[in-house]
Amino acid sequence: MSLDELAVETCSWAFGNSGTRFKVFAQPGVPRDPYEKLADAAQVHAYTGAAPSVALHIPWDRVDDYAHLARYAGELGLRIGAINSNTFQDDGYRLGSVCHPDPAIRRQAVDHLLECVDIMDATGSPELKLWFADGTNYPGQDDIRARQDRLAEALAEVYGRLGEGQRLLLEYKLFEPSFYTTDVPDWGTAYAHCLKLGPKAQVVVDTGHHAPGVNIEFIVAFLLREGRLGGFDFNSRFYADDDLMVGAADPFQLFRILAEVLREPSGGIAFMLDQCHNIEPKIPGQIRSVLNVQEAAAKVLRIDRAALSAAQREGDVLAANAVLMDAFNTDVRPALAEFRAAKGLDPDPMAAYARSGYFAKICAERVGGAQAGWGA
Ligand code: PSV
Ligand code: MN
Repeated sequence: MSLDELAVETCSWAFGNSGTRFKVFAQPGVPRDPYEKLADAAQVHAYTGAAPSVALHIPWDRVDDYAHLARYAGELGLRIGAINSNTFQDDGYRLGSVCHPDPAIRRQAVDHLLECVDIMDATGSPELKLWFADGTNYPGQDDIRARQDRLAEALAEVYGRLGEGQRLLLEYKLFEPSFYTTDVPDWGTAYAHCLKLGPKAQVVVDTGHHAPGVNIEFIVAFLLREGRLGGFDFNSRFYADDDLMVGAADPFQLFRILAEVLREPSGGIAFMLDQCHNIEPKIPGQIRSVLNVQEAAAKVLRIDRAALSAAQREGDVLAANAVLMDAFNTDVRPALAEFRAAKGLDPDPMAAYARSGYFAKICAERVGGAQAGWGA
């Protein structure tokens, strides 16, 4: 794969206000509707040339006419990426959604997921991304096995509704908001459900959703080998699911993960930024994130695979490690600047955006109305 083919999907919620459960800090110029979010996402693509699609989150991005929204995306040079479902913000979901003990709540949750597939049809989105907040907080609270049965039943119904060229991506997360059991806590659980469902079901790996010390590149290698790596939610974490900018906390981990992913043509793997920008400005936060992925990918593409294989075959541990480290330690920034210039882009996307005056424009224009925010 070449750098030209690397596409990183931005997420609509990155452009709205966000924060922690302690405080959401509002920022000026923040979008008030999905159309304004797309306009901001188009800026990220305009300056990086590498962010051509935008993930939506339903209901945060609900509109009356999804085909119209998709056409607007097209006018901006974008397309609609994964549709992220939300089965965690209704009052009914206190004890779960698709795994809830009450069949009426499960019905509500599945209906929402089916609505998301309708939105895929209307927008041309190829992926339904499912993450469930389901789980329990106390031993004995619910039947762990029965919850798996309910999950399987819900997934099967949604899977059956998928059309040609549509995929279901199942995301796992170790904990939160549940703290005792989580119904899809790890890649093994997600993989087992996907296997039962069929080939259109694949696993999403979100960098932030693991216990400290988990070797994510191993998970990626395993799922790729099985043809079940459907997508990646990029972000960084220092402790838990922090959703900070990808490559900020541990650029070496990002490099190691991409070293596995980019071994073969990465077609079919959705690279998405799943991040919120709580204290940093949003559009530059997304631009920087795309650049971080590009930089790590450029290093990975410098791995001398032939030398690596030879060292591995010979059992030369130090030589093999040196091949990887040589690539990681290469300063690819000058080459990336040339790469951008050759594509007619500014070699320094961060500076070009800062100079553009777009931020001042949206601050002046987006006055009144309700700012979009995580959870709204
Ligand atoms: C859950 O933590 C998650 O990572 C899922 O990808 C959601 O779609 C996203 O965050 C926003 O809630
Ligand atoms: Mn995610």
